[in-house]
Amino acid sequence: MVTLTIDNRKISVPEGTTIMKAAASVGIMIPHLCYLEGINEISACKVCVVEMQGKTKLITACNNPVEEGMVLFTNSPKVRSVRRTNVELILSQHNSNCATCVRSGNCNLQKLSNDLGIIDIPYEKEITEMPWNNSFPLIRDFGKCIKCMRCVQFCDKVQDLHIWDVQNTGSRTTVDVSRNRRIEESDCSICGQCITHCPTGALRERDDTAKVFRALADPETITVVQVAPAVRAAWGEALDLPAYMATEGRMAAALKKIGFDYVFDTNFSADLTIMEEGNELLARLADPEEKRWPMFTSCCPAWVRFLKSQYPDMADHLSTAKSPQQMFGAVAKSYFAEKIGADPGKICSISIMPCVSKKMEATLPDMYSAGGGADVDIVLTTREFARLVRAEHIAPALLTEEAFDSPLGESTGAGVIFGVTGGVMEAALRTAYYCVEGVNPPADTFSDVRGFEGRREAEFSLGGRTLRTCTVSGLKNARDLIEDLRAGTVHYDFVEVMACPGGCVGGGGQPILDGVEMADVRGPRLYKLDEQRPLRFSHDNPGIKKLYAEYMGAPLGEKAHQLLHTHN
Ligand code: HC0
Ligand code: SF4
Repeated sequence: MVTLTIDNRKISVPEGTTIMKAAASVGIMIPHLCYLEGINEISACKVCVVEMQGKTKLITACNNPVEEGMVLFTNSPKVRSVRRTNVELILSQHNSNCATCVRSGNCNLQKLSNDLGIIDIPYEKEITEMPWNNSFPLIRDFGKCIKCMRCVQFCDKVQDLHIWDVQNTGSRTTVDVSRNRRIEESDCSICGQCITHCPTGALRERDDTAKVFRALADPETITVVQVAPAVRAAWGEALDLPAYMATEGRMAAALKKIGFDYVFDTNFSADLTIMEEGNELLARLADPEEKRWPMFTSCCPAWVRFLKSQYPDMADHLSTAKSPQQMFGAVAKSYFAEKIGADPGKICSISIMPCVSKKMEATLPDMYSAGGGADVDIVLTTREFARLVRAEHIAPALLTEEAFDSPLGESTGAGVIFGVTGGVMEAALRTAYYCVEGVNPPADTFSDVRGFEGRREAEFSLGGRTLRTCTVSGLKNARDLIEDLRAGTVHYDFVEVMACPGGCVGGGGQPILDGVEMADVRGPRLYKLDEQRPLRFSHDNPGIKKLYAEYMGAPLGEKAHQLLHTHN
C-alpha cells in the first residue's frame, strides 16, 4: 500500500493506483475530459492537473501513479488557474455553437466550461473545419473535435479497425480518417462506438428525424414503426426517465402519441429470424457435405461489414437469414400490406435501433425485396427517437402504458434477449432444441452463453451430438476469434458476433453517459423482460405461427427465401 495526502486528507491505496483513482476512492473528484478508463489515459487535455507539494510543475492525475508520502492539492489557486487556461485554450479551437449541437446538455466540455465559470474566451478563435460526406451514416464535425484521441483509441484498441488518425500539425492538428482516405473508402464498420465515446458533438449519427416528420405529416403515407429489443433497455436514459418508468408500454404509448399509424416490435421479427436461422443451422448440421463451419450469425450489420471487408473468404459462413430489422421491413411491405389492403409503396417503414450501421444495412441491394422500395425506409437511433419525443413535447412520465399493435407486435422472451450479447445464440438454441427433441426444454437451459466478458464458449448436447458455440462482442474480439479459427486452435459449430461490446444494449446509437459503459446495466433489463414473458420460445409466438400458416409457408421455403434471406 502507498500512503499519501490529498487535499489535507491522509489515505492509503494499492501501489500503482493513479492519482485520479486514489482521489476518487475518497470522494474527491478531479475533473477530466479526455480520460477513458483503460482506453485513453494519455492526459491529452491536461484538465486533470493537480499540484504536488515541492514541485513547480503541475502533474496530470489520470496517468500518474501515487507515490509514498506525496502531498497533493486538487483544487489549489494554481490548479484552478492552469485548469481554466487549458479549457480556454481548448475552447479557442472549438466551435461552441451549443444551441445547435446534438450533445448540448450532454457534453463534458460544455459542463466543464460552465463549472469553471468560463464566460469569455481570452484567446483568438482558430477553428479547423473540413469537408465531410454528410450522407454517410457517421458524421464528423471537425470544428467540434478537441483532439482528445478517444475515438482513435477506441477504434484501435476495442474495434481493431484503425479508422481515425491525427492529421496536420500545430493549430491545424485534427483527427480525420487515417491514411488520407475518405470515410466511405475506409473499412469503418459504422459500429458507432467512436460516437458514444466522444465527449463532445464532434461525432454523431446522420440525423434522419426530419424524414420521419415528413412521412407523419403526409396523409397519403401509412407509417409503420418497429422498435429494436435493446432500445427499451435504454430509451429512458435519454429522457431523464427512471428505469422503472421507462417501460415497453410507455415507449409504445410515446410512439402512438407521436402519430405513427402502426406501432410494432422488432422482437416479433427477432422470433422470425430464429425460425429461419435455427432451421438453417439444423439444415447445415444435417448436410454431410457442408464445409462452412462455424456458421456465423448475420444480424449485426457492423459485424457483417467487418467480416466482408477483413475476411471476405469467410463471408459464406454467415447465415443467409436477414436481420430482424430487415425481416420486419420485408414482412411489413408484403404480408402486412396485403392484410390491410395497402399498396406497399404507400407504406413508410421506420425502425428505431440502438445502432448506427442499421442505417447502412437498410440501403443494401438485398433489402428491397417486397416491391415497395426499400423494405425499411428510415432508420433512427435511440438518441434520435428521444429527440422525436422531445420535439413533440411529450412528457413520457405522464403517459399511460399501451400495448404494441397486432399482428407484428407479438413477441416472446427469446426475441427480447436478441439485444444483449449471447441472446441470439440462446434464442436459437431454445428453438433448435425443440426442433430436434420435439419438446421445449426449461427456458434457461442455455444460459451458459450469457456473459459480458467479450468471448464466451459453451457446449450443449443436441440430438445426440455436441454443439460447440462461441459468443463474441467487440470487433477486436471477433478478429482474435477468426484468427484462432484460421489457425485451427479452436473449433465451433455456431458463432454469434455483435460488433458493440455487450451487444446492442451497448450499441453505437444508444444514449451516451460520458465515460460510463452501460451494457451490463441494460442487459439484465432484457433478461428480466424475458423472464416475465408468458412465452419464451420463438416457435411459440402465435403471430409467427400465423404468418407461416397464412403467408410464408415453411421456414426456408420459397417465399421465406425470397423475402427473409440474403442472396449475395
Ligand atoms: Fe440489435 Fe437486432 S438485436 S441487431 O442489436 O438480430 O440494432 O436491439 O434490432 O435487426 O432484433 C440492433 C438490438 C436489433 C436486428 C434484433 C438482431
Ligand atoms: Fe471505428 Fe466503429 Fe467509429 Fe467506424 S464507427 S470509426 S469502426 S469505432
